[in-house]
Amino acid sequence: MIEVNEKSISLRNSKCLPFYLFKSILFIMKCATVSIIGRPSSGKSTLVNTICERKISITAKTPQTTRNAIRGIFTDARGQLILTDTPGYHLNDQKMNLKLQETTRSTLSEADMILYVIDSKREGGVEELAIIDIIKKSRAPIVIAINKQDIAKEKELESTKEFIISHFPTSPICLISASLDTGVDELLIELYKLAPEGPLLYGDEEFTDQPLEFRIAEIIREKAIIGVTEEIPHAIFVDIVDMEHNVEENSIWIRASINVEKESQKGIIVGRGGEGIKKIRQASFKEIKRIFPGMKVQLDLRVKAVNKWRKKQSILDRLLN
Ligand SMILES: Nc1nc2c(ncn2[C@@H]2O[C@H](COP(=O)(O)OP(=O)(O)OP(=O)(O)O)[C@@H](O)[C@H]2O)c(=O)[nH]1
Ligand SMILES: [Mg+2]
Repeated sequence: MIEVNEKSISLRNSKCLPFYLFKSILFIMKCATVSIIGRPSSGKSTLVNTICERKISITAKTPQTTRNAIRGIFTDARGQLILTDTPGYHLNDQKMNLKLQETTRSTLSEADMILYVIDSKREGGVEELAIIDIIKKSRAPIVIAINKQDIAKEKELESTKEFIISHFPTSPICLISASLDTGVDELLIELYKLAPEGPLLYGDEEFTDQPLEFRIAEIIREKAIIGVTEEIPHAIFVDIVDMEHNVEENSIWIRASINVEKESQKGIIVGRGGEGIKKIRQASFKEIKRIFPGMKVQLDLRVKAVNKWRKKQSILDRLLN
């Protein structure tokens, strides 16, 4: 068993401390599962990372980065919020997308609360209305975060707010910037107001329930996505082929395969003279090292073509469970 030694005490604990300490002394703790829903690239994963103050879920400019329901656990003196990041809800009937939609819908049905993240820079179209439709079918309380406040014009923020109020007149709305961490404390206050009272479901040191191999594969996928454009980010998946822990040497050796859909895409990942893969390795290594402080880490990356994997049910079932 590999020991992971990451500190998880949140700095947010220090904010508004006397009031929350008082509540925790009285044992009035809140605990809620919160499903985070929104269009691709609205900033859901960035928000989970900002709330939990660590990398829980990978992020990228490319839409449809998140492919699984990914839990981030936030604990402070008020209680615990189990935040489930979901794949961005996208209207498209390709096999893989249908599976992603299913993941998003099923987390919604299991959640105590819904946090709807809307991008203030994008006009609400058919896709936004489809999300609103799904949310309205749920009985769970809804909190809305209008995101990317930092880059939106006043007019854009106002029209997004009007649009939201027309659909959810009684739900709390917060203007936030997930990447700059503005408005996020206010958002947490709204979430806690609606969260039910109850015992904590996870220990206060826990911050995610993702298996270690999955986290490592996701870090590598994020770094591989950064350097490529168009269809390639969607054509990538990462497998951890082997992972060995040498106790005497206090080292961990990881071999991972970056898989693409066609032979012709391999060269794009590898890059000229291996520059691309070198960058992916260096960036991944830096983050993986943080998971294993004090340990010697070796990372070996391969690039492989897995022909038309997005059409293969067995691979989709394995990756998108
Ligand atoms: N300027 C700005 N950019 C943001 C903000 N939040 C997220 N972004 C950027 O928006 C892009 C998408 O962010 P993600 O967090 O990956 O979005 P997502 O909703 O999880 O996307 P999917 O996983 O594809 O559904 C990234 O490039 C983020 O850096 C924000 O508050 N301000
Ligand atoms: Mg995401």
